[in-house]
Amino acid sequence: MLSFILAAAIGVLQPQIINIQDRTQTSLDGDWDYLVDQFANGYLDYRQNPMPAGNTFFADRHFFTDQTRLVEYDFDAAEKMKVPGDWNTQGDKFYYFEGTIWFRRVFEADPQPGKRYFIHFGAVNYEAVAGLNGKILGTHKGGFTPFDLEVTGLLKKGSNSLIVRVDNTRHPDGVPMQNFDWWNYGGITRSVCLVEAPETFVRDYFVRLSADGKGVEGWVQLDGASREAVASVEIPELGIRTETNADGISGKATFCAQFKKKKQPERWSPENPRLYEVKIASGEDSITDRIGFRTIETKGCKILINGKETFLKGVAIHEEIPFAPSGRAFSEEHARITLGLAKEMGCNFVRLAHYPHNENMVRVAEEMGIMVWDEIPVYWAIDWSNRETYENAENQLAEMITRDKNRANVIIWSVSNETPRSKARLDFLTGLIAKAREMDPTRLVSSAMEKDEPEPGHMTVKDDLIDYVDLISYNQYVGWYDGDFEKCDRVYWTFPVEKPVIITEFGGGAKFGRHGAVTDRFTEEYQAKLYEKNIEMLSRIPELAGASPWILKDFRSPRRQLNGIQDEFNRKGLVSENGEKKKAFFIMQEWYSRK
Ligand code: GCB
Repeated sequence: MLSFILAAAIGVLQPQIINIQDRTQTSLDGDWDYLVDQFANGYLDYRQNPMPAGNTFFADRHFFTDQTRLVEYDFDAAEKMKVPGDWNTQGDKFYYFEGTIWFRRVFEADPQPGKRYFIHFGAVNYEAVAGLNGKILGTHKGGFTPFDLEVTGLLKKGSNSLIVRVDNTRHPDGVPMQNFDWWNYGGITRSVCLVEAPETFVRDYFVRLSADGKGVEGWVQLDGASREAVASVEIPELGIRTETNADGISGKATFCAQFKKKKQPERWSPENPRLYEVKIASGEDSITDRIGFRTIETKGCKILINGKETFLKGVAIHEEIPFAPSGRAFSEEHARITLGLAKEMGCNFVRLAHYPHNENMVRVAEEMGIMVWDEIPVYWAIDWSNRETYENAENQLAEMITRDKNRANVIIWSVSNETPRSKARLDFLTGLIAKAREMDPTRLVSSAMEKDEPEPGHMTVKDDLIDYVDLISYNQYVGWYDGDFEKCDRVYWTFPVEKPVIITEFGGGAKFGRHGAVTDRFTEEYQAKLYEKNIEMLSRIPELAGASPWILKDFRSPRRQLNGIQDEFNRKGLVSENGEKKKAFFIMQEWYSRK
């Protein structure tokens, strides 16, 4: 019975509100009160720990103002932590912490009649349950995508108490599951804000070049009672203004408009990352975005951007703060520094591994002319036959596409990384691919697959997934996990289908400043040689259309236990965690300068 009541109390998540940057909002970032709750004590946890309703931490009781009642917690007396921020780097005692921490933010509000209010979370890793003024608002799973919870009617004039239970425990049926090669940073890792919107507002939109390239097309999704209201899309610089009624049922208004002969848009490209101001409005609501127009397609083994063959000069990146003491990155400044390094290396492309990075990364990259591979954390083993796991993965994919679909630089949606082959896995991943194509027919869809060596020296990719994706994109570690770097000279690559080949990972480890013989692992010399040999090997692949070496910067990983060298860092970075460039950085830079 209790479980039934709780399930009913935890609301269903509402669809995401996009372009939060341009909304009327109040930031809730800053110092939040927190309580560590290793035994899930503060929660009505029906699975193991039913508690009297009044004692749940969501009630935000105060012991210190009324000591006649027994209450065994009080946020007023709690310590504080920064939001956004992972907890692992906010105090030594949290470095390895996995479990539940409760956060509280008290804030002032002045809700106006006729307005709706939402709490927007950029991301919380991994599971969040949020409550406002004692009422549970909803729950969200998945550590890297945004979500919004409506608080209209609950938000009070004056002081409000927002409480979030955050749990970063890894689960066998989670996405990702228990084993992965990065730090499981917990916490409210991205910004939080209170958003104000009119009764009926523009929740979502997709504005893109039309299929024939002669105009713009897309849709505007309204949320509210006026489901047949007029929605307008305006691009002043291109002299475009359309008005259409939403369909009256779903609240969606579709539009298309031709460019005028004399007002053709400049296409967005890495060389000319041109964006146009686009105004989307309906009734009282009006928001502005900056949107670029380009095409992306494949032709045989080529990738064409605006019809022009383009080699993806990439690098893979984890979402960690540049530079030490690392931690989960979140800010525009972090994005500028990290992407600046990629640019310095000569990149026009980044693989944002292995999960959706914060929106600053995507937007700053768009402005800098850097194309993006966007990915969800379907990584290594996943509970492929579990329906709930599938739904979780699909939801993370949908949230990523919803957030980033108006970004011209995002060219590839990736559904997985290095997943062991099986029938159940193929069903799972083809489901995700279909979902990505249904939500966005304009981009490429792929996956980081794995290589095969059917006979010594013959390298290929044998994966049924290859027929469903647009690219032969795969990770290979010849010279590191797979033989020494001389092996690069001895192998040749063939592929079963004609599609562009992208090496989504290659590389090897080196500790910055560690020098030695070229044959000694973890020296800068070995890593540099490995890069030289890999580049020679890759240059012999005629189908090669791009690469993203693993990885731009050393990153924390609990799997890397070689003391004195790794010290819990994956050392495959081209740059150390402190920003020092290793020899291999310059080898990549030289290669890209020739491409
Ligand atoms: C891989 C994984 C990546 C790891 C990398 C490594 O194949 O995709 O997440 O970090 O290898 O360093 O072993």
